[in-house]
Amino acid sequence: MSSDKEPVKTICPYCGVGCGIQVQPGDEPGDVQFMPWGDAPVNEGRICIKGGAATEVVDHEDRLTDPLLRDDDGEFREATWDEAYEYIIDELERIRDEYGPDAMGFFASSKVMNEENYLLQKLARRYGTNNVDNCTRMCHASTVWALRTSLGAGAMTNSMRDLREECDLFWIQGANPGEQHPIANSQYFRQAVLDGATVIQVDPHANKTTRSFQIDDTERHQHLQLNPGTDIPLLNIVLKTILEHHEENPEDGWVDEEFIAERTEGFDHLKETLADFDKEAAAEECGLPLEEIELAAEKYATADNAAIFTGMGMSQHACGVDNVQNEINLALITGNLGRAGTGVNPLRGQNNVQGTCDVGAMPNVLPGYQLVDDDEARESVEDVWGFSVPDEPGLTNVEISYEAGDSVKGLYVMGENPVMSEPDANSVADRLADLEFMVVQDIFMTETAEFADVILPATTWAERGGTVTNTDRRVQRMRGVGNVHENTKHDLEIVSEVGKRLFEEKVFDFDDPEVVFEELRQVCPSYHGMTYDLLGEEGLHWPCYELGDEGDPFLYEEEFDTESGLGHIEGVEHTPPAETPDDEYPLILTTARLEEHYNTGTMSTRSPTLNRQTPENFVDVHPEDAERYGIEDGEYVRLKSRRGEITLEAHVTDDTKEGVVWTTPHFAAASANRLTNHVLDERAKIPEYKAAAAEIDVDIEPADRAAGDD
Ligand SMILES: Nc1nc2c(c(=O)[nH]1)N[C@H]1C(S)=C(S)[C@@H](COP(=O)(O)OP(=O)(O)OC[C@H]3O[C@@H](n4cnc5c(=O)[nH]c(N)nc54)[C@H](O)[C@@H]3O)O[C@H]1N2
Ligand SMILES: Nc1nc2c(c(=O)[nH]1)N[C@H]1C(S)=C(S)[C@@H](COP(=O)(O)OP(=O)(O)OC[C@H]3O[C@@H](n4cnc5c(=O)[nH]c(N)nc54)[C@H](O)[C@@H]3O)O[C@H]1N2
Ligand code: SF4
Ligand SMILES: [Mo]
Repeated sequence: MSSDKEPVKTICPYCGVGCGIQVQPGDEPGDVQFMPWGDAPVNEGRICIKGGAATEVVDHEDRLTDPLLRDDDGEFREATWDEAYEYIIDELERIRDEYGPDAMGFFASSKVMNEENYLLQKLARRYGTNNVDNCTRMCHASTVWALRTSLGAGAMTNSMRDLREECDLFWIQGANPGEQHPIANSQYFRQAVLDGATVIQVDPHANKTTRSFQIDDTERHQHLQLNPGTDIPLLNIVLKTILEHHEENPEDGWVDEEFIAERTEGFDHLKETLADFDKEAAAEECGLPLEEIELAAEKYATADNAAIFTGMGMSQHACGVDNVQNEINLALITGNLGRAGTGVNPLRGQNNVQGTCDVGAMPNVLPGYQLVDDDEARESVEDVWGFSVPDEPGLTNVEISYEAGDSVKGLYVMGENPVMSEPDANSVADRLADLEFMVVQDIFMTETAEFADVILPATTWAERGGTVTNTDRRVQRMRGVGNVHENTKHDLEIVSEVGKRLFEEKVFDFDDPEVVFEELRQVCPSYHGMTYDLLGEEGLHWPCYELGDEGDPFLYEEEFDTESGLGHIEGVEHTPPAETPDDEYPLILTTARLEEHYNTGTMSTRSPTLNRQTPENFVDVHPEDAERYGIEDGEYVRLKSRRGEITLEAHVTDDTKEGVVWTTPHFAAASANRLTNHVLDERAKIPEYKAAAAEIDVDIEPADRAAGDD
């Protein structure tokens, strides 16, 4: 492709690492090619397989190109934008008149820009409801809850750069950065490990993170392959081991007494919780030798700077908040917070999940995490917006889906695919079918859009500009090369047009993301010191309260951002997963991701490069289990839970643990969420994707093998 057009500098649309890439436009609108961006701030030109393949789906033949309306006979037909908008406005008005504003739900998208999500949550609130949420609910909602409550901010405490430079021990629990955050892993963490840092990985499944750290000095690498859902007993063993050692050898300094005294509260509660805790019994529950866990505890406690990395294996449990609280406990009692190279670090998932939360697309908070039920905070936002906001938190996205057809009558989905991504997906599909009205705004026809009344074709990431916020709170600008398809529109334009037609013109009169960002700055304190000019090519880390603030690479140097300024320690007790194995369903099913695929697969399964290696779903089965069931490697089996069944290929491998089967959520034809359990963490409302009881059928009809789902 030769072109005299200039490439644009933008950000990779896949994961939250926030790598800079360039898009080279060609002579025709769909001609877009990836180019490295040599001095991009996060990745300095390096890229993983997804970043390099990102442009492959921009001009894919499956792109939605025109608005679609469902006809009386149930079929979709092409419509004009005007028709589509009028239909949406009529339905939004009807639903509000008939049932009140809380009968609508709004799903924002961690795949779109801050400005667009800001406008969508503003639209929901102007409509009169706080029923607005995004995929963080299924992702790090529990992490954010625990971090916010106990430390102050729902984000990584440290940044990739200070971790790379100062961290001596990487404690990676329920996260697989080798595949899900490849550039963070290869360019930052692995470099530190090559320089001598230790790695402890806590995960029931071996993966590329495990393999990427198979360094010469194996003493430095430990993989604790625990049973899914036993992270609390495991961390309680770690905590008790550290406390016991300190009691006898205070001079070793395993516990940081000064830090506990000056900067924390709740230490006694932790000690009480652990007083009668039986380490032997707990190790058995974890399925690990006690000494292995004790050795890991020693390594953590004796490292100069130890950092915890926490992912979906911790957050996606009914005890997700408690899981993360126990990691916070470990960091606080050892003084591993408020310094470079330490902390509790959730690697955020989607390219803009951090930003989508920052701009207030959640049912309980406004921009900048200001609580909707905090009168002063809410009023400060209302002053800028010029309308009032309901003062009660709304429903989460998983709750909205479960209320669909009951209290929720209508749904506006911008860039989410709940029929694939939410737990117990068969029921989700049934419920969405009961809605009176649903609009889906996406780049492809999704499993969710199949249930819509109106489908709006959005442009992709490569076609437009705006800002996104990466996992270490760096706000960066994206830049687009213009529309590939004439009749598609940017999410920003669509949402502001709906707002303008529904309400007062001026409240939604935006045609430029920078103007939206200027308003966002007024209501989001941690973004107040940022402008498009100041973001430049490097971006800025939040918090950035005033113009000229450089942002903080790590948080809480002096004090925590809690009301008392102290870090909150709180002992937690084990809650087993809601479903544990029994005679009927004797296996534990857990689900997680692959490097080359992405979430519900709408983009990655359409990308030739990404789809090449693994074009369909599979389930990892341990050799002992395979022998018991008589399963050959490569054979198709039926995987079942109390909620559904899928047919897929069995991989016999000791990557997984005996009794544990492991599969992925990426493929529609054998969708793991037909099996997962709709049970939520009480506080954060995150589903338990990481543990359900399951069974395998081996004798299946050959015809079922290709069919996938039942
Ligand atoms: N390639 C790729 N990258 C992605 C994504 C993708 O789909 N593909 N998605 C993005 C998104 S949205 C997110 S949120 C992040 C997620 O990134 P991660 O947090 O790494 O997510 P997962 O791979 O779902 O789960 C992490 C690990 O948890 C383990 N696990 C399962 N059950 C348990 C348990 O009970 N305890 C413990 N300790 N571990 C357990 C799994 O085996 C897995 O290795 O990745 C982002 N990056
Ligand atoms: N079993 C199981 N289920 C899981 C998980 C798990 O570990 N196990 N993980 C959970 C997690 S962490 C997450 S984050 C969720 C993800 O759940 P979802 O957010 O529902 O899944 P995605 O596939 O990321 O959906 C993003 C949608 O946005 C669309 N899109 C992309 N770009 C644009 C754009 O520019 N504009 C618009 N309007 N649309 C766009 C895509 O085509 C896609 O349909 O899944 C959850 N589900
Ligand atoms: S690490 Fe994440 S942001 Fe970087 S290139 Fe890969 S998918 Fe994109
Ligand atoms: Mo996620």
